Amino acid sequence: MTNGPEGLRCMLMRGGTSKGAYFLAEDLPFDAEARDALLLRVMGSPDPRQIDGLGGAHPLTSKVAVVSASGHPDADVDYLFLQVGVERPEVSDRQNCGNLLAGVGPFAAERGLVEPGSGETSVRIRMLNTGDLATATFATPDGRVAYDGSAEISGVPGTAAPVVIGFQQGDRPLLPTGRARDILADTPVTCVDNGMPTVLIAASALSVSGYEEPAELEEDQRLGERLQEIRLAAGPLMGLGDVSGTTVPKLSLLAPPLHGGAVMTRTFIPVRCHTSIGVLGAAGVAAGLRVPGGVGQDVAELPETGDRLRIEHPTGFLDVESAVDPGTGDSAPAARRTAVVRTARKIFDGTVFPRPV
Ligand code: NQM
Repeated sequence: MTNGPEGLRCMLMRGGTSKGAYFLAEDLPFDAEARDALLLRVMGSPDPRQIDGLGGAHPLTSKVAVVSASGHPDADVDYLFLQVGVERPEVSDRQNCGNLLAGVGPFAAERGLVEPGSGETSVRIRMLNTGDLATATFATPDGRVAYDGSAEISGVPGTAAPVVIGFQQGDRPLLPTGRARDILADTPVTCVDNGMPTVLIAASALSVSGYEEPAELEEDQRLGERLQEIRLAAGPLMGLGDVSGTTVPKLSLLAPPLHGGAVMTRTFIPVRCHTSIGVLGAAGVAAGLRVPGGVGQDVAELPETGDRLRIEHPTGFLDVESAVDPGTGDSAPAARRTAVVRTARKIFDGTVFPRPV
């Protein structure tokens, strides 16, 4: 524990298209309630502008990663993701975040939790929110993390060093309702969980094109009500119970691709509309498109060969390597392979001073 009397050791990082505060677990209170109360003060919540803290006034920039050495035989480090409410005094561990995941390997190397290789380093990560495992591989020339590089990801200006992430899905079913298609609130949907519970819906079924700007969709009150109705019906069917106060499941509206990809998306997380798409959200869309009989098959244009699916979103695209075993009469469809390329960057490393109580 290296915290001073008032400050906490903290690294601010961009992970993929999101940004968050990264902590070693040992630098935060062990007690979850005390930890969450402290994180609200660190991020400046509740406040729509988060003016008195690190948060960026949007769910995508109000995120925390807590990292520690892992006791799991197949993992080097444990990563707990916490979504910090912007306008509400809430901290939730009910969802994972594949974007902040991109920074976990580099952060673990920076903090000495793993020994960087000379050339590249692979870190095996257990994601505590779901129990799933991932392996992140990134460049460490001379035994130090390199952030500069030539990888480009849509939604982030410039280029940076790639972080290649491969996922191993745990034991949860890819189709949590047991069906490729359900009708919820009079709307055909496909409920998937390839790391992030997500409800896939054809945009046309909700009388939108799926090409609108996120802000325009957020202003559409009728659409918001339909989405909430679908979400509340999906929660119990997906084994999530009452989801009125939770950030999962997400909802992804699907439309035919505009730029040569497999599908165009607008994703609600779940109230704000994502300016791009989450990593695990995209992994769910990709796997869902491959499910025979799923709603994605009505709108997507799937390549004839190869695992790569280009998921288009409001600010570009996210390529997902996605293979799904389609299942037989006796076995359900299951994700066989999921991998993505992301980038991450250390923005600052220092001491954060939480707002006083
Ligand atoms: O789906 C936003 C993000 C995310 C989550 C959200 C994410 C993921 O873009 O893996 O990364 O869905 O709340 O950071």
